[in-house]
Amino acid sequence: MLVFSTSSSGYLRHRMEWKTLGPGENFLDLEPAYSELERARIVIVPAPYEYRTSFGKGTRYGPEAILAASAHVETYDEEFDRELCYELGLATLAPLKLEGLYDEAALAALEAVVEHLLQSGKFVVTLGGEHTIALAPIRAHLRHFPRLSLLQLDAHADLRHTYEGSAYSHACVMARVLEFLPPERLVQVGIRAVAREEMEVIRRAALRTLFATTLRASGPEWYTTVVESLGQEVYITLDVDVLDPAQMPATGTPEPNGLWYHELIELLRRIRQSGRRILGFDVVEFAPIPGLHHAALTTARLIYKALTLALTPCSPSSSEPK
Ligand SMILES: [Mn+2]
Repeated sequence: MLVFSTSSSGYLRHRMEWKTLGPGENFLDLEPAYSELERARIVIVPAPYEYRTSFGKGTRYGPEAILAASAHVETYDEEFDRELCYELGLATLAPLKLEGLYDEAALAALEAVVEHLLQSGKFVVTLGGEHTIALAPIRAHLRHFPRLSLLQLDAHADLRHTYEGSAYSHACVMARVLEFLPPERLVQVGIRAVAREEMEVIRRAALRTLFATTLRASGPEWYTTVVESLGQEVYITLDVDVLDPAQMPATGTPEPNGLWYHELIELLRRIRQSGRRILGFDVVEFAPIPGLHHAALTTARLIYKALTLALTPCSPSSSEPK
């Protein structure tokens, strides 16, 4: 167990004790030599927060199901001939205990953890939980990388000012983000269910929102459109409902006409090829369906592939696949 005392930044107001998970429990089922927090470049932070889900429930069980499925993900990546987890080390924190913490209190608890990890030079992946929880890693990353662009992969715009009486609903998370992020730095992709109120925000703020219908109508140029809308530094908030329900049924509010897995990966590949840097990401809204193994495995695989793409530098002179 690693014990962190109060940091100089003041973000850790309490003495915190973080446990990491060992083999059999951690992401990819890694031996301690590759999953110790101190040596790992990558840290998975399970944040099973669920308080205000509105339709299908179960995101609180998401991290656990993703970790269990990840034991069956191949650690070798044939595209890059790498085994990232052994080269860089990958630690998984024990799921954060967020019971009894709601809204800003839950966000503050997670933000303190992410803040500390970023200060230690880690690449952080947060596993939700409902989308609201992504506010914490987004804020922490923006503090560390003040110029970052935010790529939101989602079926929903999440731009309602409030929803069901709360400003902290998963349906409002991007409205909260726009209270501290300049609107031109938000790029939304895959959106296909919006309220009139949200459409007004999109128009008024001239948001870079790529609707699924537009994406389908535009052919493969959409990748370029998205990549060129992003700055050089990118944080990704990935709501698994961006994927088509045929591939990703295990989410609270599945919507038809979603992205396919290979399209999502191709977008990340294009971001890498453009020389832009992916600085961190979160994966939220996965709500496991018992017995439906493919959805959990798809999510685990997506995370590992995204890590490989984010952490394999793209150098023009290299012989790596372009
Ligand atoms: Mn969302």
